[in-house]
Amino acid sequence: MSIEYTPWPAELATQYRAKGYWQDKPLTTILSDQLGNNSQGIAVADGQRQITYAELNSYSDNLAGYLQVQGLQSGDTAIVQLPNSIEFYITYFALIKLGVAPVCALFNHQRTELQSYCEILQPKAMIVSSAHALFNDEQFTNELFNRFSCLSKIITDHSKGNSELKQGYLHKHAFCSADLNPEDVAFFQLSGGSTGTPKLIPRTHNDYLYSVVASKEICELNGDTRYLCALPAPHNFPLSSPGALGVFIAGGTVILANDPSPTVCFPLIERFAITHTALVPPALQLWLQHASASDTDLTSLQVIQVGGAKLSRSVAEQVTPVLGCQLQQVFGMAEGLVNYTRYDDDQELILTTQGRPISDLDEIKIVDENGQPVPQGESGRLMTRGPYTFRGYYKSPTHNASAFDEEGFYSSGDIVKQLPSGHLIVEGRDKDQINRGGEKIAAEEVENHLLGHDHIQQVAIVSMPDEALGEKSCAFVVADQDVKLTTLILRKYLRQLGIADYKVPDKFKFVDQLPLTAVGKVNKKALRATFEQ
Ligand code: OOB
Repeated sequence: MSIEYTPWPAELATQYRAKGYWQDKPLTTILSDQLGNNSQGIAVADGQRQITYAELNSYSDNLAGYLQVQGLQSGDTAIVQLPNSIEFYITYFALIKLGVAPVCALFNHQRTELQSYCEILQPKAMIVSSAHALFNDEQFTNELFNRFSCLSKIITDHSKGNSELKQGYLHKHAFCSADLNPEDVAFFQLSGGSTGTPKLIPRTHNDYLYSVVASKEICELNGDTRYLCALPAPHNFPLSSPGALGVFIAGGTVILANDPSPTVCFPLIERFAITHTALVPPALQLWLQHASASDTDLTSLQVIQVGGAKLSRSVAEQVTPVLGCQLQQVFGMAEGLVNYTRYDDDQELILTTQGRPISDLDEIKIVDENGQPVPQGESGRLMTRGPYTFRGYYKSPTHNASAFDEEGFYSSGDIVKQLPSGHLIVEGRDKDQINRGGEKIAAEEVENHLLGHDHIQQVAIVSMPDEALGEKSCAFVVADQDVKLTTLILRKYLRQLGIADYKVPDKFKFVDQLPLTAVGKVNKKALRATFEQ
């Protein structure tokens, strides 16, 4: 049984195939293509260990075989939560080989995020790490087994010593390869989200492979590429833009870092002669500050990609003088569309735009509030469809009805303008989301958690400007009059519920009432305006 998703209309699919963009090959060809000449090339290194392409292939085969014995089969789903580690890619490929579609949670996700992924996906298995506090003991896994009868297996990787995951991939387990249909869902990406519950994005073999192959070409990766993956490995940017998968297609090496701080990354750059990396703007700022005082040799760096949130021109200008490498701006989304500045673009475009789409078949419409196209060069809402932009969130018919227009264009919620060259400039946002230095927070999701508190009547979460992160989050709270709620109490409340740390509001403001718009909705614009002096 295939996993359900909203397919592309047949005439567009025909076009994507005719151009050779959809190759009707499964994502597993990324690995199998390296097994000829490059099987002894190093695929992934993490500072302590490294594995070759042959090992990545045989380890993921072993794990697939092991999971098969546990009863997993094509059409099933799974949840993976692993830190940036060799095991992440072994697990990713093992599941893809099996035809089991995983959602890969971020390592900083907590109880409520994992539970809601379980609710939507009804996974048969989870592969997690005891390095995460939730999986330190068996309490949470027992809770999950009790609550989700679909779950038959939770495999925990223990960072030290022998773990079931390591047993699974290090030992030979016969794997009876699955018949993969490239039109099927290969895995799910996580949406940054703007709604009360997290949304999952089905990505098919065909669409994802095309986005990675084309990205690898644009970014000119080759067998000598040594890519530092310092952002969370499952995120679309370091996975596919061109990310680790692009590096594997090129036959290069991915070097993993636990976080993007210069203290962690600079020594790795020197030791592995890193050529490419991907950063969010706040991390880039730290690199720039640190570089002048550091005597680490960074001369191997060729390209730093920056994306996930808006990069200011003043910071962009410092990249080449301070870090001695080329800047590439990347504006992408887990839902599909990715834009890159090209290496041979004018300097002005590289410094001031967020790039242009990967594909000549990416269609862009920029529209006003009524869905009507704005005149060329003016700003409006970004709508897009194309060979690697999804057609619907998983099992979300109501939300899909408003997230897409009648022509199947996806509304990204970004306010952009487009130059005649096709380059996009991101000018703002029209979605109920906070972009905290690249980490996305769906305001409604956190508001709903807070509304669950006995003494909160109303709450609205909005962004406030922040020097380092670009934006932070502020919760305006209307509480019962007779109780004294404090920031501390509410932080503790959210942490006890178990939500990712970055979603806990940076600031709480206790107010008597929330401003309303003419139609009686909370006026978030007015709340945001309180931060402007
Ligand atoms: C990337 O993906 P997501 O899904 O975490 O977030 C997508 C949203 C975009 O809709 C936009 O609001 C914002 O993040 N964004 C940017 C940006 N890149 C992403 N806003 C301004 N400037 C940029 N350069 O963030 C993502 C996925 C693939 C590649 C790169 C980033």
